[in-house]
Amino acid sequence: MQRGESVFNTLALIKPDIAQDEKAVSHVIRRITGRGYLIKDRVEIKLSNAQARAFYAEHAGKPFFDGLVAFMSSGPLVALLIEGDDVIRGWRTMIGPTSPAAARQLAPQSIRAVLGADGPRNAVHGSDSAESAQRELSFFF
Ligand code: FUP
Repeated sequence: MQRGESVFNTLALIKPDIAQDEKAVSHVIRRITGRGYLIKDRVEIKLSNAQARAFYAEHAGKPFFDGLVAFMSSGPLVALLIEGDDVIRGWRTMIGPTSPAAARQLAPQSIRAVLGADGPRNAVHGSDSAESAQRELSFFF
């Protein structure tokens, strides 16, 4: 692939509900590489409560915020820096709708449909814009 203006980096975050499950992590990695994206870096890290609050600061004050922060700081995460053509949009499409129940209805092949449970336990995260990708990648790399 030629390195052009549509080649981006984004954050693929494997959340605590599946990050300790080797088979689930392998599934996610196979989906990423099978789609032609490159995994440029990888780190396993447990966020503190304060770091999780900062990561999801845009949701502060919402009814699900405290539960989301507790979940995101409940165990190790696997953060992947992935690169590829149109990867920000492409990875968001691969993960599917936010709610696993909605994902199973609307995008049954999506990663959240296959590996997500419910509510905040939706298996994976993807940055939603180039600005978010830059901000979110800086938490981990
Ligand atoms: P997404 O960009 O798809 O990860 O979705 P959001 O940024 O809207 O939400 C961030 C996380 O909050 C989601 F991964 C799951 C959680 N969430 C809930 O638990 N309940 C909600 O009603 C909305 C989001």
